[in-house]
Amino acid sequence: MSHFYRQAHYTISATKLHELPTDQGIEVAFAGRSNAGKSSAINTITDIKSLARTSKTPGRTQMINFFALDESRSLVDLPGYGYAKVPEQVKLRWQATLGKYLETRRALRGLMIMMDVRHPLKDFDIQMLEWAQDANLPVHILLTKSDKFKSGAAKSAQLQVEKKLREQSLNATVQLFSSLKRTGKETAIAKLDQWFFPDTEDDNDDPAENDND
Ligand SMILES: Nc1nc2c(ncn2[C@@H]2O[C@H](COP(=O)(O)OP(=O)(O)OP(=O)(O)O)[C@@H](O)[C@H]2O)c(=O)[nH]1
Ligand SMILES: [Mg+2]
Repeated sequence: MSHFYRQAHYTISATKLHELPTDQGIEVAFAGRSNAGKSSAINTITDIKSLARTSKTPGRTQMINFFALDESRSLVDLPGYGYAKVPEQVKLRWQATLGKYLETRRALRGLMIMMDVRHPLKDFDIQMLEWAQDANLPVHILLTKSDKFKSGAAKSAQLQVEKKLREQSLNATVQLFSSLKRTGKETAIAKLDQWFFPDTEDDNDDPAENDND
């Protein structure tokens, strides 16, 4: 349903949890280390070039930005974690906010975690995975910038990540993704569809479509 994501439009930004819009409908958040390619992935998935601001300077996204897809569904672009130049105090405060958001936000139905394919599963990525697991929140990992590797090396990086997740009993699905080459987009959208349209069957036996009288 890739056309659905083209409807995305910016609605609101928040810096603190109490500024978030009403906790209703369905949202899927995009998280990851600073510079991992979160905003780029949102732009690739929605096919809207400058929907979410991207930057060569890590730490570009400093607010929680909401992009509505329809009246009850939104994509949420989260500020990156782990940016070295942010003072420790600010980093810790943001990490606590993130943890609380994952734990308490009822509208949140899925978490996309972006990790640079060259540097996956850093400490705070693991922390995010653990929080999500504690909150029963499903996670899908996009190994971003896969264009930086030849396809064999990218695939083996993916297998490595899957192996480490198994070893640590962390549940998440994993795929390669490149905003530059626009690869992996359909797989990412299929996962978003599962979260945004949980009642829709894949096998197309919706009676409304069997229009035979
Ligand atoms: N080669 C390559 N570069 C990418 C890709 N995706 C993003 N980038 C680059 O990586 C940098 C960071 O991308 P962003 O999308 O702004 O990353 P972010 O995770 O939103 O960063 P913050 O908001 O700062 O946390 C930019 O220079 C992008 O052009 C990709 O698929 N391939
Ligand atoms: Mg960003």
